[in-house]
Amino acid sequence: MLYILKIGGSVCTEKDENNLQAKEETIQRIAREIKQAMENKRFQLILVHGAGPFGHKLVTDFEIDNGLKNEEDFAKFKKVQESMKQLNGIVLKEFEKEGVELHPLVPHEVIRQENKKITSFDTQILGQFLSNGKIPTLYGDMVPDSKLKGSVVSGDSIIAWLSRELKADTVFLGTDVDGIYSADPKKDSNAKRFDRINESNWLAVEKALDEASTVDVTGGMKGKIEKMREKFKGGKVIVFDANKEESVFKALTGQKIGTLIEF
Ligand code: ATP
Ligand code: IP8
Repeated sequence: MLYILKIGGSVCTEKDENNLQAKEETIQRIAREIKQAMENKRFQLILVHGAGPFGHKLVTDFEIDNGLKNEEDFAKFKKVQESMKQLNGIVLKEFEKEGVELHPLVPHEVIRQENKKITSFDTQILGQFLSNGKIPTLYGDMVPDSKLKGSVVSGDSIIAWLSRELKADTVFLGTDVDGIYSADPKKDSNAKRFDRINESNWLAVEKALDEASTVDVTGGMKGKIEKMREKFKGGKVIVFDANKEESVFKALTGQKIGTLIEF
């Protein structure tokens, strides 16, 4: 059984405050919950984390979201990659403290894009890690792009690609809201949560999906769900609030949580 879990930037960093600061304690708690879940249930796991300000703030400030135009932009592109490697390093270290070993794959070494869309993804090493019982990890990054020279690949695009290619059983999207609502719950306190989403209510859901209100270049909840729908037809996706204690354990062990999407 293959699970893919995303820890959103709004979970592993101070995305709300737009600070380049990782939330170490939250990352450690998530590591503990993954460990507990793996002691309770057998599954293979790929862990992907988002960028928060380590990616979104830099790309926005550097104005390199629509392509690299000169040498200075290439230097900025490299800075974003370094910033994301730094965040990934923190994630690896905090997991290690809890006795969970992650095996990193550097997205800009294995992914190529054209016009912000993945065109190739070398998943060979990833497959080897999984078959050896290891947890491979990737993250949102900036990668070479055949049209734009360099572009952002979100953790969500990485997950959508992998879920289709590796035929994942379930994708868990851990973010800072406990599911998908009839409107962005951060903007509309009357928004109602969809407990289940499928073809019968998809039209209403599509209208409700919006971008993030934080600094974000990859489309917030709208971007996330549209990417999954495009690539993961027939798959199961759970959107939940990974900032809540026990949430990751509950999600991975099959307890009812968040919004369940069956496209
Ligand atoms: P990152 O992209 O940095 O990894 P993330 O994966 O945690 O972050 P975001 O891209 O910030 O997630 O998207 C989640 C945000 O989407 C929520 O904080 C919420 O404000 C917003 N959102 C927009 N529309 C909706 C909706 N209909 N239901 C729930 N959340 C919504
Ligand atoms: O946070 C974005 O990844 P995401 C990556 O998963 C960058 O959308 C570099 C902004």
